[in-house]
Amino acid sequence: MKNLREQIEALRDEITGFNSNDPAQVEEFRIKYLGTKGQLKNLMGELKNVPVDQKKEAGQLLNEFKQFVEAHYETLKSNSSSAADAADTGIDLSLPGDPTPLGSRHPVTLMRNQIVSIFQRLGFAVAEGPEIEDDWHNFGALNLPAHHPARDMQDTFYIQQNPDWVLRTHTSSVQIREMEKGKLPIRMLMPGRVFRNETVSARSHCFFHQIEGLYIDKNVSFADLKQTLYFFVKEMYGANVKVRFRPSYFPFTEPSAEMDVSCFICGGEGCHVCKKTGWVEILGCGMVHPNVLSNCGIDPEEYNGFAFGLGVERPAMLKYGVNDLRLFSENDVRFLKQFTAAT
Ligand code: 2NL
Repeated sequence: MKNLREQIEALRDEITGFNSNDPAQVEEFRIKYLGTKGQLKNLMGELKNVPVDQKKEAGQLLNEFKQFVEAHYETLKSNSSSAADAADTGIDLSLPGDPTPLGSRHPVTLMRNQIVSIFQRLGFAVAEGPEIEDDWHNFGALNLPAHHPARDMQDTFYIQQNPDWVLRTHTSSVQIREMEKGKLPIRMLMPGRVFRNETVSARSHCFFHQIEGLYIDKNVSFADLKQTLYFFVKEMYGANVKVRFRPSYFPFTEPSAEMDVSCFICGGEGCHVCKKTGWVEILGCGMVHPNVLSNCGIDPEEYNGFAFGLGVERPAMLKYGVNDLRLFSENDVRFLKQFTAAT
């Protein structure tokens, strides 16, 4: 028994001292210690010479040693195979990978999401539609008379192949499509890109983004319109902002109004954003014209509603301190990467 213990300890030292990455040497190790004629088998053979009263202890000792040799072999084997992989491919698998750059959201998207999420809390759903529209959905249904200046080639992009087609000048065309579906009531928001034939400069562009809202139900009042927009403004610019409505004119609403907020840059003191007036115009709105309802197959005696429209670029410029509209569409990565992926 003493002899057996000494043999085990001597072998353990030998094995602990053995290290190699070379698969051939690791295989030699296996044969030498774990093979059918290996050292471990030899030791196991000694068990029969151990006196009966010590057999149990000796058995435990041998078992523990066997596990030690096997564990050492497994370690050698896995080290040698990963060394072999690395040698095969010439690639260091332990090197960290190249980082994948995460994109960021476009500032117009950030602004649109912020506006949309406020109205979504009031139950407005989002609808989208085509950017190429026919004359009816972009103009006719909206009560724009045949000789309205907006229909002029000077202001609108017409599609050469078909004189009936235009690049939509507002997302009202999507609202017309929703009303034509005939599913009432409607409480929807229409965000999207719109096009106008304008010279591109820091302050004007031939395409930009707009969000329009539409609410159609029975007995909708101008007070409903005002409360909806008050909620929007307080969420967007804070509880202390002041609001004023000014009478206005749009062919598709009657009455029509424009809404101003007290300047959120200077707080009403007067600055270049509010042009020293203390007020900033943010949207146009009104009660949907009865002609527009009947153009879409809705009985204006039974249903009515309100609509509003606002641009996305201008509030985005003010929020993010962008001073040139062209930056929004040039897709210069140095510009785009300044905006976070959040919100
Ligand atoms: C503005 C003004 C407005 C609407 C858009 C609308 C749509 C339908 C019927 C009636 Cl289908 N109205 N939209 C109404 C009032 C104003 O936009 O200054 N937008 C940037």
